[in-house]
Amino acid sequence: APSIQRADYRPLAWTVETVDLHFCLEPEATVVTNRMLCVRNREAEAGQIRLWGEDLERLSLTVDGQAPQAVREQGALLEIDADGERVVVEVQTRINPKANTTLSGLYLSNGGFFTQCEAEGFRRITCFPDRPDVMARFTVTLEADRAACPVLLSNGNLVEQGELPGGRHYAKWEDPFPKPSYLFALVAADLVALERKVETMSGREVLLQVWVEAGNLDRVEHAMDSLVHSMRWDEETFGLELDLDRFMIVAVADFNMGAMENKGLNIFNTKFILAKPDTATDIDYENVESVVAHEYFHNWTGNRVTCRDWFQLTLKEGLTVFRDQQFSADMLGRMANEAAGPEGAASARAVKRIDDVRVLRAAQFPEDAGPMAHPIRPDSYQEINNFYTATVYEKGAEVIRMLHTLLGPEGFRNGMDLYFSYFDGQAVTCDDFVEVMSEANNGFDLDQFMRWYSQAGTPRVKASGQWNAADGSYTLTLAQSTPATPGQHAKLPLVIPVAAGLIGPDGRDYPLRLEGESQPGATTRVLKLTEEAQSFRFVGLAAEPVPSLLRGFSAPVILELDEDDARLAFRMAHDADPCNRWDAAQRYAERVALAMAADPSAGVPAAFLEAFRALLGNAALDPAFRAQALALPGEAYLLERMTPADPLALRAALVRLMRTLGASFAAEWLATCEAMQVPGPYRYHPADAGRRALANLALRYLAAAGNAQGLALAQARFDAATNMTERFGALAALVQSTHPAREAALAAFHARYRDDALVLDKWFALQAGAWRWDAAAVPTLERVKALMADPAFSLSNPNKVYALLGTYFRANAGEFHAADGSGHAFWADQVIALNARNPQVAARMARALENWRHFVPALQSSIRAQLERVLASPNLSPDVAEIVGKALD
Ligand code: BAL
Ligand code: ZN
Repeated sequence: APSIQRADYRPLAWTVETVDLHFCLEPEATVVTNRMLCVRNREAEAGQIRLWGEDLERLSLTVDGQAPQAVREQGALLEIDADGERVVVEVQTRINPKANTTLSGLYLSNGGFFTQCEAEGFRRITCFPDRPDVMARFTVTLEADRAACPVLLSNGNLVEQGELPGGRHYAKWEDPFPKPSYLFALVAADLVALERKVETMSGREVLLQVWVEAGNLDRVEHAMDSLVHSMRWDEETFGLELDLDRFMIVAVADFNMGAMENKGLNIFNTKFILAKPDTATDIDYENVESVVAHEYFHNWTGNRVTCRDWFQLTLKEGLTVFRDQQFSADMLGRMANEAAGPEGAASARAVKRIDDVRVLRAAQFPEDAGPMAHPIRPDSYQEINNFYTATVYEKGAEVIRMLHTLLGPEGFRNGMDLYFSYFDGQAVTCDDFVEVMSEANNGFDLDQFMRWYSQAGTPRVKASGQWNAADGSYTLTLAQSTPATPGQHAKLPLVIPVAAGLIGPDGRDYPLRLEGESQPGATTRVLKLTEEAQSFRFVGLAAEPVPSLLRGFSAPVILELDEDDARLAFRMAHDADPCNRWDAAQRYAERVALAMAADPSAGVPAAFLEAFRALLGNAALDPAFRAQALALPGEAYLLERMTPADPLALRAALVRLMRTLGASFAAEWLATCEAMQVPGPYRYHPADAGRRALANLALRYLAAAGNAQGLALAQARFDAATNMTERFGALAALVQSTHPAREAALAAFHARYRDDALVLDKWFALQAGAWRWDAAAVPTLERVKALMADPAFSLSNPNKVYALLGTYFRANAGEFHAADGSGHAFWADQVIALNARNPQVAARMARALENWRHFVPALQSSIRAQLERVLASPNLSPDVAEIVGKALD
């Protein structure tokens, strides 16, 4: 497939000033009438009007009311000759929402009409210059059957509504803000809203609505609270106010992504809106809060200032993820502060940071090490939908975080203020953003920093220290390198902020004094690594320190530090930085797990057990932190660290390791579970969530070890649970065991929630992710295949696909990579089936095998055969072709 190059960007010869859209909504034949005022772009070379259209039946096309002089059609592109400066182009098309299984453009879900336009879905609705640098003012009239679709929504303000003959009705919406077509949305469905009126910082009253199906109205309170909190936070933190009189959120059950920030009309996957204690876990509550915030924050970072072209996607996504991460940390910190003071707040913030780091390591590091590796601002793509990646989002957010670290909170805020003052209402680039950050900070030099936008691959930072007892100095040498990635062989040094501390023999941090300074200062310092190698000499130390580097995970790099087991255990016990304390535990566990994978007869070293026990038994530590530190590193991350990756050997090692940790500390786990009881009714609060997380982890270890008391406790907690976090935690423990009660519990869970689509997703995911704790048990694949025949499963619903197939392909490596290749053949079958239905979802599933060259040879040949089978299959979408093609390159 042809690839599109960033360097080829040219402004369009004609843009659009206003759009008048009329929708006559019918499930199988919707007629869209689109009247555009097209204006010549003085900043561009002369040329034709260019419109894109895909899967449209064109009924008519006129220019200033006449048949156009000349029209050229080339694939999706339509070029029209036009004279003068301003012309009215009117195009009428017919589309079939019911047949649209791609969930891009206009489609049906449960009888209602919904849209998804980012990145290029608008062209599946009408012909339009469907690029983000065309910002137009939209007026939209919707006409539909009143009984089937009593609610008619679009962007902006409702200006007119009324009845029509034949049981139909209409509504007219006007969006006062110019916007790119990817932010257009409409909803016509049978929904009800939770409403709230709030005042903005300037004293304007605005109407907030969360629209859901009537049966879900009892689970939208948390989303609404999250929206209000997001508004307040953006006002307080960035001085950014809601600019509309009404802000709407709509939840829909069939949705490719998590949510979409359409102007004034956010459309959400139900998964990130609906939450009540009986159906949602603490993690679900946290996710709802952060996704609601993310989409709301886009109103400024994405909508008011948008991207010039899709290569700049991280301009809005990296920045908005950073903003939602900061928001969540502030919210969690605030709640924890009320319960446990500043120390509790610091811990809650650190636990949130650890979560973010886990995601980055599990999803982004492997991406950056495989055939899809790309800079946060890619140079080329075949299908833009494939670039809504962990790199663009999560690594993009890390790049913004480093700017925040380098400039400080005030400098960063000044940069944001200047960004909006220059670029409000415009479509801009990542260079614009970084330049404005520099300008707002006295010309702070960010030239070298820009390499983060152009270089792919996870940088390595190798650290070594030299202790000089004679003069009490410690010289820390940091060296950086970035491995080659596809199309990028040579890499240049980056600007890497390395937050560093030095721990004394008593476990306390030394105040730091660099050579040349007169006074010792703070105990954590940000060292700026800009060269290939640099040394930093600390002086005035009483004894040899233990370095603690990359505190708070200050840069998205892999830190290579030669630490023996004793040092890791020391930092597990003493590192004052919670992220690094957690990281020390992860490193130690990784070392043990990989050693056990390499040698099937190896046991768990006694020193590791001791270090583990010390954390487990440290009741002074925040339970949420303990739950993080005592959980083993994820399988995906460990596979990435294993060369060559052998998923079966790793799984066998993890089973042994879990069993040993469960059995060795059975008494401690039982006591912990007991001590972590949360009294009273459910509330979403980090203090309670931490206790539940630790209790659930305890059950997991006990169940893995087959501990009879632990299994009985899991069963009792499952039966008595008053909220989903406890019920699901207990069920998850039972499922990850050989205990016969697992089947009864799964059946009871299913019976209780048989009509609840989102909870059934959990039920599917749990079974797809199940390990085999008993060699005689049936392979998980058999279970997955059987579950595909369950009436609640559907290949048409992305959430179901992600829950069942996605979990099996991406979160159960030890089963998926079965030596007989059955998992790989099944993968190819499903990717081919999904390709015909929904290319975006198919491409996501396709990515599960891209890092195959990293695997042991026996698996490589099995995977290669299936990749080739998919590539050779007929009617392959550009989405899947790009993924599989690059994997085989
Ligand atoms: N813009 C696509 C969904 C999101 O990142 O918010
Ligand atoms: Zn986003």
